[in-house]
Amino acid sequence: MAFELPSLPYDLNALEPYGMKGETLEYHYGKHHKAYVDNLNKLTDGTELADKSLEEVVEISFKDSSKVGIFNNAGQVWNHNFYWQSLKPAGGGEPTGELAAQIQKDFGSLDKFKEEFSNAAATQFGSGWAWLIDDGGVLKVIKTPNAENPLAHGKKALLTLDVWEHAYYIDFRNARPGFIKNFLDQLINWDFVAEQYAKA
Ligand code: MN3
Repeated sequence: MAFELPSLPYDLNALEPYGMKGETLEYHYGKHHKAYVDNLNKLTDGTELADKSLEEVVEISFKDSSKVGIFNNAGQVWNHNFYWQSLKPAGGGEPTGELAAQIQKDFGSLDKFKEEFSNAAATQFGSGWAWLIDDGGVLKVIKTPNAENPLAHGKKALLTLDVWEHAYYIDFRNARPGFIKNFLDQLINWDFVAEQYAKA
């Protein structure tokens, strides 16, 4: 099969001390994310998309209304691949170096960035994602519904947070704001954000 479920960059239980139970990852990664990969393989098997990269499938299917089912699964696979890397055990803290300076420049302060990101994550109605993106050299916070992502719009993603209920229901029940605050305080992987920022 062309598309694979990547390994998690940490153990299933590694985020437990930081507010995300192994049970959350067991379901969110092991069942939800895996189902998107399985569906994408079913939908592209034997088609010209089966040999494309995941990024290419996202871009091609987003522009073709006859491929919305493929986009919904390809987008979700890409988003979740990106999401797991946006987290790490004992994350949080502050960015450093050029990334920190760029956040200061574009948002005014790290706290202002956090406020804007939290607001986007809290106000995405229903299912979707909050993102930090690099839009031609300017950092911006955006939110997207369902499987949509910056890649589909030709933008560079730096960070994402999944705000679907399945992302937080086991840990925070219906309290999305608590989940968002915990992400920023204890889980956000600034090293990963800096790596994305440094990419051309
Ligand atoms: Mn999800």
